[in-house]
Amino acid sequence: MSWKACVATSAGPTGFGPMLFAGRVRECIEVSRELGFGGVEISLRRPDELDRGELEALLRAARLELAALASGRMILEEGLSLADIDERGRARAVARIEELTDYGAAFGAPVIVGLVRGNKPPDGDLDGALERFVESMRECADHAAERGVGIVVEAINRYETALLNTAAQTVAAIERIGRPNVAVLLDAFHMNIEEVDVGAAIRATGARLGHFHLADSNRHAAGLGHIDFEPVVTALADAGYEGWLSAEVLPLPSDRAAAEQHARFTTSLSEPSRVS
Ligand code: LER
Ligand code: MN
Repeated sequence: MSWKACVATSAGPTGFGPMLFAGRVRECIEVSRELGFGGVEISLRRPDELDRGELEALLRAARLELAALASGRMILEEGLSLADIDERGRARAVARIEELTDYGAAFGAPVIVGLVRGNKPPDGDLDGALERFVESMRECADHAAERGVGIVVEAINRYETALLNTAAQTVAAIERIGRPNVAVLLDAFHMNIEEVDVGAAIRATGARLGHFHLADSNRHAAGLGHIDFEPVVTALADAGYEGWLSAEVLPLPSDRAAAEQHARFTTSLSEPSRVS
């Protein structure tokens, strides 16, 4: 198994809870280096929030990669949505994702499309919203392809969005988008709510799985809740997944303790007993 471990942080302070060292990227990189992670996932609302040259220097010094750039804060904090019923709003969301893509491309990192996909529209027409999302994604994916990077679309539980809750819905959406540089992001926390069989859903996603958020049932670091990770890990191996196991988790009992638990858990995966 050749998974790489990282934690998810935020370039700026945020009301979005499951981030470690939010607004403290420098500290997050330092702790990640110390704990032996391979990279860091960063939630970026806009490119000027974090100087790219400075990030390059910090990552180079710590010998870490940029695992992915998350985009959820642009809807949570600015209301930008890829399924916006207002054409100018939709265009603004596409343009911002493209700006993040340009930023990520310097590191070879994909952009994560999570909540920025949008939610139930004012006219209640979910099919219409999905159609606008698919159109937006084609524009974003073509822009990303020109820069040699990808985009990953996350399945998110029903209490956060009405669009794309399960792995199967997300796979169907990326097939409809029809661009080879668009993959699926699965998050164990959301899967624990939405999937009938988490292992089967991972296996069915198969080669379309591009990124994985590792969090437990309570959104603490894996091992601190009640998800049975043995079938999850087995399914990731069966799916041939070789990407990141990124801890998008609450900073509980503290940022550092959560990061240490993620390090312990991911290290245990390469040991004979596998899951601790
Ligand atoms: C983001 O990765 C996520 O999991 C959602 O809960 C919010 O964007
Ligand atoms: Mn997630």
